[in-house]
Amino acid sequence: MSPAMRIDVVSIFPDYLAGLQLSLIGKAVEQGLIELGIHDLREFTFDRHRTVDDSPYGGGAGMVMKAEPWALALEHILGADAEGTEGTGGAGSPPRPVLIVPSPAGPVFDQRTAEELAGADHLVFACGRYEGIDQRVLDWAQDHFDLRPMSIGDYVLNGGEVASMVMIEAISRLIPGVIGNPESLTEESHEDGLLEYPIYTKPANWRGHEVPEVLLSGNHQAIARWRRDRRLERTAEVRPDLLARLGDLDSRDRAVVDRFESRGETMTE
Ligand code: 6GU
Repeated sequence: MSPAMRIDVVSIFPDYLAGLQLSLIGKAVEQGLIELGIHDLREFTFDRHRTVDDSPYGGGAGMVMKAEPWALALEHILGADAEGTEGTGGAGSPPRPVLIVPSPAGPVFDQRTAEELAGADHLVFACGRYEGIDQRVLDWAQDHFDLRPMSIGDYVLNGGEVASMVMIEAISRLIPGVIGNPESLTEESHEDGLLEYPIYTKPANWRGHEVPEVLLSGNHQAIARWRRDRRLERTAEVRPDLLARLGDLDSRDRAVVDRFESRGETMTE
């Protein structure tokens, strides 16, 4: 078995991350597939008020997270790493941990990013609040981590906690063994750049609505073709940007998309 992936999360709201102990990820932690560490940033402050923020130099609205608590928290995590590799005997230095800093100013996290990060040994999530973290910590962190600012989409959240949970869920379900049936990973939206086909279960007639007949036919080739057509149509309808990224479709696929697109035109004319 491959060694567990280590995931550390630093936040001033560690309780927010408690949800990670539930469900599939919680099970993966119990099974030792993931080692999860949740750290309270305030544990790395030493004043009476456990201060983590201050006003921005240069003025402006909001508060900025102070550098020192973050550096101490990240050093604590790096220190635990170093302990783990003591005495392993010079097989070269281990890869640097990936430091993911959730921020609406980062590149957008997508399924490809999830796949890439699922191969890492150690992910660290630095959940900022307020207007963000003092830039000098991020500059300093470049010497110790593979620094990855990441947005989860074009909207603004109050802090990085929910964004981190989104990314952790998307990444950890790709770690071998976390999902019981790995086939379900290859048959889902975004896996190959297309959205998923519609799905149905019993009864075959529900309140007068029939299941598409081909799905009851037992003709696996016809079913596969029907499903691909629905994926192409659905993607052309709601995510034409994804279709454009796919590059050249074969002529059969192209015909389905063209038919869909010309139907749309005649409807709006
Ligand atoms: Cl990753 N963080 C925050 N605070 N806001 C966001 C985001 C991340 N992604 C989109 N909005």
